[in-house]
Amino acid sequence: MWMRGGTSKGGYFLEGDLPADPAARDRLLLRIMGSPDARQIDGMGGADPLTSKVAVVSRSARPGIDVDFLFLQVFVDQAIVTDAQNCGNILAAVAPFAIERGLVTPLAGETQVAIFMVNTGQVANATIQTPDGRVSYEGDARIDGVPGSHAPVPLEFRDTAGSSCGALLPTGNAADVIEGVACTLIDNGMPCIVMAAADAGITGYEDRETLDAHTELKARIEAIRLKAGPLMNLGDVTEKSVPKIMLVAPPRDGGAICVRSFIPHRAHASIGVLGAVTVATACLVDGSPAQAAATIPPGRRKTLSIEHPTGEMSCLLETDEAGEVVSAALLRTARKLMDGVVFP
Ligand code: NQM
Repeated sequence: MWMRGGTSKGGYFLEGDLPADPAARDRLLLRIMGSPDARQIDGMGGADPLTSKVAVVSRSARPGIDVDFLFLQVFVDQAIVTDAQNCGNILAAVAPFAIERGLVTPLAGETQVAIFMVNTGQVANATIQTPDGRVSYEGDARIDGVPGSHAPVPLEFRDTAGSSCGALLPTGNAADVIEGVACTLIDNGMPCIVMAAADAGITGYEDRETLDAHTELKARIEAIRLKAGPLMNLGDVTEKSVPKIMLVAPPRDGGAICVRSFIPHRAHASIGVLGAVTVATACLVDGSPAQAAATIPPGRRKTLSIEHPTGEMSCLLETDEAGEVVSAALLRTARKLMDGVVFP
């Protein structure tokens, strides 16, 4: 099934329909997407990392969990399929897909689905509109980066700190200086390098096309990323899609912070879900370049509006007495686009 999840889209597969051997599975997925090729002309991919994504879903054997979800990023112009990251946007359509395929029995009204994110071993909860016991994709919810309105898909995450790096701040520091730039190396669901846009030589308010054309900037942040990878317990990240780069600037539209992200070699058209959760969390870290740029609302439960190139994404963060983030909630939407047979 081809689905849009949040501001991304991709192929959703039942685990049992794909080869069990990961190498054979990855070869098949490269073929299905048409990679490696900058245009993905011979496959289903949309010539953009945001449309070259795969969800592998199965019924879960874990207590209290409905389905297991493995996310795979299929690189566009390299023969790489990686499971080294989560994807909160693709996650948004996992529960509708699971209901459509009969893995989860819908209730009348709404259906809550507990999803185990296999990539990092954490749980997300999604609430799906199921009037008359069927998935409804229609509704009034709007998210920036997607035209029109759709049924709301609220997502909730708990305990995502250190998902891939072992700790929220894998170096133990609020900021580390890499290649002369102060960076917060942080993982609250997505490994990220957060730095002031001004320190990277941009304003932080550029559009995606300008950022993607900025080869000097891209070389500079890639040099930082390659050094940060081992410091973040990620090893050599040359062929990995993490860590992501988050270039932050003061908000301009009443939000908490303004972000331009690289994922990691292309600029994001908006921002990733767990990327947004992680950069929002960085805003609460004393001494982080994100905190220096941010306007932070008071209270233990706070909504941080993350401004991005095509609007904003609101993250509802809940903190404990010590100010640590314990949960994050966001609104996404999803849509079923096509159900059929793909010819590899
Ligand atoms: O951070 C793109 C996306 C993402 C990831 C990427 C995402 C997340 O927007 O949870 O959603 O960073 O590769 O699909």
